Amino acid sequence: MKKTMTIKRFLFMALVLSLVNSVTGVSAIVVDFDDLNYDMHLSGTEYAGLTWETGNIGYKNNQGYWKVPSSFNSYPQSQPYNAINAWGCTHLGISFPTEVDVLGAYFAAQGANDSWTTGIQVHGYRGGLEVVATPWFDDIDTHPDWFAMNLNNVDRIVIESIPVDQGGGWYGMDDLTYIPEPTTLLLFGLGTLVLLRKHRL
Ligand SMILES: [Ca+2]
Ligand SMILES: [Ca+2]
Repeated sequence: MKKTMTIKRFLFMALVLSLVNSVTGVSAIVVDFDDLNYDMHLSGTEYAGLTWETGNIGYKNNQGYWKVPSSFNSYPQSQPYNAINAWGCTHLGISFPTEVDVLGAYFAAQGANDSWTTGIQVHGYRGGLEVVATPWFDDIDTHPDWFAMNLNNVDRIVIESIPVDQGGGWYGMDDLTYIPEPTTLLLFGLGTLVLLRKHRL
């Protein structure tokens, strides 16, 4: 009995602490791809707790998807890896498990200089509807630069690129940075609390 009480108290305190943290200071999450390997497919995986979607049809009617490229002509911000839109597909999404604020990511060229895109725009979705979009970002070259997206309260983003070569417009993305939206976390935490109380844990 006493042991059960201790466990209950521990769980409760852990919950309260996580709630407090979610309200007062949620730290940014950076997805850097550096724990992966060359030529890995990301689409269809839940890497870093996110859903890496399949894209549209890119270069020469090939199915687009997220991948870690080979080392050839790729320009990561954090070494050694980044992620690219395979076949240069021009619409490629990432889904988040809760609402998030997407701060941005580093973007660079990928491949030969007649195949990387001349610009990207990122669309933000919530509950299946597009709710916000960034301006176009055209600093796509062999030096990765930060694209401040500032897409708040979204649960999905789709990166659109301008096609430059037979339906393809390649880019490399690195250090995707987002913050779980505090209200969502708080509601999730409160829901858990209610459930725990119902089950008299
Ligand atoms: Ca990296
Ligand atoms: Ca640049």
